Amino acid sequence: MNFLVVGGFLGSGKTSFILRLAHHMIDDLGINKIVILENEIGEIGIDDQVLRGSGYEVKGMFSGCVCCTMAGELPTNVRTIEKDLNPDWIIMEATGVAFPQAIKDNLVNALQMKPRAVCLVDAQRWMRLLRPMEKLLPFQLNGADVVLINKADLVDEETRQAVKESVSQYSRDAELVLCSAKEGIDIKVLERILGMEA
Ligand SMILES: Nc1nc2c(ncn2[C@@H]2O[C@H](COP(=O)(O)OP(=O)(O)OP(=O)(O)O)[C@@H](O)[C@H]2O)c(=O)[nH]1
Ligand SMILES: [Mg+2]
Repeated sequence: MNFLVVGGFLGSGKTSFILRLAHHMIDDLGINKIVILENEIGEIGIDDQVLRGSGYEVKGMFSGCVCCTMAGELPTNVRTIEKDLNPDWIIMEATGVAFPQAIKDNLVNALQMKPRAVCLVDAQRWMRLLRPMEKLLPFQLNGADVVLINKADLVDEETRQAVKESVSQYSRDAELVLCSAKEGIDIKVLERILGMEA
């Protein structure tokens, strides 16, 4: 069973991204047993959309932060999901303040899994958030295999490059990709996020 943590700031596009990704997995990659774990504070309710009855299970289970207060419950919940549903993938939308590396470590240590992580940032708000969030940023980005600089459709080319340069200061290991979850995300990028690139 594979696991993907989707981290990133409040309103950065996590749910929109998951919808795109899940469609691609089902339509193009033939992966059809996917469980999506949702944070409960989202603007877009994922289970109200396309998901019901098409191979997805959506569960909202975390009323606290899954990397700290709920950390003990994550492995237990994952085991239960494996037993009851045995999906190919679990995709977990973390809350906007979660630390992906802590979630990954938890799954590695408790369940010997090899989780993947993607983190989204909002290209339009990055520069504004930089100052107030500076201490938190490295933790929020740490552990991501890919950082998606989302909402690229809302900013000009100069801003895109400036944000990319700035994000790279906080996330040295991850691959950085500009994208728009609204307009569509390159399938190759989605496959790299899943660790499925050829
Ligand atoms: N223009 C534009 N809007 C986007 C994009 N991605 C998401 N949005 C919009 O941004 C808002 C927040 O998107 P969500 O997908 O709910 O973001 P989220 O990170 O899941 O939000 P929370 O769960 O509340 O933290 C919604 O109104 C989306 O339609 C994008 O690439 N471009
Ligand atoms: Mg959301």
